[in-house]
Amino acid sequence: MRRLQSLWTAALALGLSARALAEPVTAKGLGLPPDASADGYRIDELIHETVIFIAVMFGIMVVWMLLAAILHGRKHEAFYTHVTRRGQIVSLVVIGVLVAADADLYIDTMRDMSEVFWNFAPVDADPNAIKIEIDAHQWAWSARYAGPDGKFNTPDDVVTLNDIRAPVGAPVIFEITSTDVIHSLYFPNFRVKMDAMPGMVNHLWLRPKETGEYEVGCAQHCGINHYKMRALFTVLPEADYQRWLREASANAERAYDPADTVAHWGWDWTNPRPIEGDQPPLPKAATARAAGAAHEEGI
Ligand SMILES: [Cu+2]
Repeated sequence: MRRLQSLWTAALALGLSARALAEPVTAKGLGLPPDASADGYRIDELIHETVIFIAVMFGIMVVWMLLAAILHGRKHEAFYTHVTRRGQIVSLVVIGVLVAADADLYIDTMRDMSEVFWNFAPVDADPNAIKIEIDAHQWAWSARYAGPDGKFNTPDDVVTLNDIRAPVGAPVIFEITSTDVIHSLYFPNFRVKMDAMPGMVNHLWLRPKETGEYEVGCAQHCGINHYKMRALFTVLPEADYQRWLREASANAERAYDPADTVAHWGWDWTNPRPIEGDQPPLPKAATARAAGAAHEEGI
């Protein structure tokens, strides 16, 4: 019994040191980048708890195997057992409880997914929500804002390249597609990513809690220049964001060219969200840009 207690203490110490190590690595530039999202802590907690759980289990197994190797020599032969001794039963129950405790992680995760990350109803209903259409293509991100008229694919749309902006505090909803191959819109500081698929629109939302400039990457190997597919996500104070959008929209209206069909990618916002498996028709992004590319290549 005493042996079991020392085993348990060693495992716990190992787990706690893993937890202590997990914190300062961010400051050293290792580990996860700083969390700038209102819900990022849910992902971080999952990662930290999983690390601790695995460390504890690993510690138990290592000590267990070491003890078995040391104690069971020629003088003390190993024996086969159906777990009948008290000590054996207790160790089995302890390990069983530890493994069962992991189910709690699974339940928490599923709750986070259904109540937050995959729950679009509250953000769709939020009048302050920022809507952005993303067209991924080799090898850049095009972003489209509806402009003051609130409608996509109209002359006042703001279209940017590798430059995504949003105000702090408001939910930001993305509708994402791709013109060519599969890409993946990745916000490391916000702990979310979503595949950009040709021919369909995927959805993602996040809520920035701090202003600043954050890196956006492509999380799907998408060709020879995949590594160049970097954008900047700038989180601004509300007033600064509104000023930028107003000015950019006025510029966009002045520069609007009805003949430039390649620039007219974009689609009607698919809100309300389609039910699973029921995808909206192919967005214009794919058709317009593909037609433009074919034209440029003289096809
Ligand atoms: Cu990509």
